[in-house]
Amino acid sequence: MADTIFGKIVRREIPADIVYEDDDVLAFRDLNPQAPVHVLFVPKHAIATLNDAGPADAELLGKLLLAAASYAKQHGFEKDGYRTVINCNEHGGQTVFHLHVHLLAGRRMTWPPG
Ligand code: DGP
Repeated sequence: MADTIFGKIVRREIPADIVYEDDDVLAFRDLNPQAPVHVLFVPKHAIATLNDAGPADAELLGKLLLAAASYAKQHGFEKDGYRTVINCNEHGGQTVFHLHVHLLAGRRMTWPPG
């Protein structure tokens, strides 16, 4: 797959406000936050879109979601709640083609999303 801005962040070639890291996942604040807390959880091993994930990626996808939930709990959003989002391709609103989970918290979300 083509390299993206998130690949550059994972390789520390460009700066980001990194808030969490483990062997498989990097998380950093979104440059254009849509909520008081807006963090992106990306796999270090890039997958372009959710369409490109296969059975071999099942554990990695779980790790992304669990890392987002853990971050939300650690920062006090467990009870009030929060939203996780994976945008896929044009109609999904995906702009960076390195799969990522958005974690949005700190305000009441609306439904349906725009
Ligand atoms: P999506 O639309 O789901 O592909 O989300 C991409 C998000 O990435 C969007 O909310 C803005 C954010 N973003 C784009 N470029 C950068 C960047 O260089 N740094 C950071 N921290 N976030 C970025």
